[in-house]
Amino acid sequence: MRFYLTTPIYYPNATPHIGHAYTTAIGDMLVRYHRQRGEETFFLTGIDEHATKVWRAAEAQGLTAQEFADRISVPWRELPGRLNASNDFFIRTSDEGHKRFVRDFLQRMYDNGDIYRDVYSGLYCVGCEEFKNPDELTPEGLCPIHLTAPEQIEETNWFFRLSAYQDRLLELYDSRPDFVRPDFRFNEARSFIAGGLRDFSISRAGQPWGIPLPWDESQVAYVWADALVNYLSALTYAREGEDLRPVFWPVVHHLLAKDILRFHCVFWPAMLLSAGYDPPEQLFVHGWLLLDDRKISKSLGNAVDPLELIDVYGADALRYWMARAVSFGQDGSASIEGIRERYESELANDLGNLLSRTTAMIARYRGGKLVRGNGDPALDLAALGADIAGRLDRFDVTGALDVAWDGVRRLNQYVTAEAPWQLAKDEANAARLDAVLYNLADGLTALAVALAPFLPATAPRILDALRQDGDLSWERIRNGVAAEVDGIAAAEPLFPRIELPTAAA
Ligand code: ME8
Repeated sequence: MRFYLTTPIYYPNATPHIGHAYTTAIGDMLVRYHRQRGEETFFLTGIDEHATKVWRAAEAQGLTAQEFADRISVPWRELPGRLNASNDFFIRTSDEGHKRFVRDFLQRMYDNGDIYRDVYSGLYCVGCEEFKNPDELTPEGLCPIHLTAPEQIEETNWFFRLSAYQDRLLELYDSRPDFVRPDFRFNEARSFIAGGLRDFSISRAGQPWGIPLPWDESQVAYVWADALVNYLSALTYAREGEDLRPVFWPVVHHLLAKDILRFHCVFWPAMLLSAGYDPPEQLFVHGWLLLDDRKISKSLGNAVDPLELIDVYGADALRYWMARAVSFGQDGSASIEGIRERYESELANDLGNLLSRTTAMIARYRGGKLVRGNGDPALDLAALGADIAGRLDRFDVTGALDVAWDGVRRLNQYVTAEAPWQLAKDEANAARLDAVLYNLADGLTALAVALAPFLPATAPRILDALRQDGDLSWERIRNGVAAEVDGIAAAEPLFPRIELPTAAA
């Protein structure tokens, strides 16, 4: 079994905001889960440098586009690691390996007779890096996403015969009902195709920043015709001397937000067919994380720096909030203050205190020794693991974490109901006390494995505090997984109190 997951490659015209961190963090949860299932995984993220807006941002600072991209790539490259994301490669579209591959890819489309020269006259939104039809604008003539007026351009450039792919795309959609998820996004993409496809320009004249077309070096590839190809190009040079295409193509899952659905669900599969490649296995289109009901973006003035939040709360708390604050897949409004609330009441209280109490009681009542008791388990852990797995297989990240957290809460109810501190008062209850303490440690061990995709730094700390094996294999989510051990001491708080006010406030 193999699982290759991509995030969009982000525009580095400014530093990352939490919207970008969102897709990368959630993607990492999915990849970690598949890795825990023993699958061979590859996780790709990176930046999309050849955008007009990057070129303009460089000009505004008096830098060449490449100098600007090199500088701004630093915080972008830092982001996945700071989020505890386990990407296998970080692609920059200015990488030589990418540029070479894009030229070859576009040449294949050209050789296939799918590219022709024409005049483009119309509107272009630099925020979207997209040609716009007048009927896509607000009544005032603005881009509905960026609320800015698109620019009028007229250029002779190269067009891709997308219209010729309408039937093949419809066949693809009709033969693979889970090609795009969730369903309503599938329907949106399919009806766009069924409504008739217009050819689109794949090159830009008059912009020196980009990848020159192999058959016409006076033009550069349109930023989307360059960027989408990253999902394939990376496989050819991410590991030196290896071509990973036979391993990971087409078992690829693309993760993206709804604003770039057409490029991914319509243009990209057609480009692949034209160049002689299989379309991806699946695309998952999520909604927008809204702050105060608005999309997060620098131009709207509500960008929040994810690195600052990580400095205050740690990556696991930020990941936890992202997975839980809004239902993954849907649009949802969240407030940054929610991180603090969830940190205190859920991470520190529900989970952190459960571990502290469990380890403290084992240390105090049993001298740190965990003995296997034979009482009824507190939870059916294998069923819990299967439920979480089923949800993660369907990209229901929020539902999966809800189920795992329900397990945490049920263990808390179990402690309250069993009251081990009462049992400890009477030696006659010794066997019962052993069983309860074991069930708590056992439940926490299995839950640590189940929570590892979401809380990758915290899970090993739980296992370590309980002196359990650090193996995160998914099948360890079952009753009786905890080994009999000695030397358990009262654990340090997993999520210590934070005295600082929120950095984002
Ligand atoms: O579109 N909520 O780059 P981009 C959820 N370079 N996700 C969000 C978000 C939000 N508020 N804001 C950003 C591009 N994202 C192109 C992609 S791919 C070949 C080229 C995430 O910098 C989400 O994944 O505008 C969205 O699709 C992506 O960032 C857009 O990043």
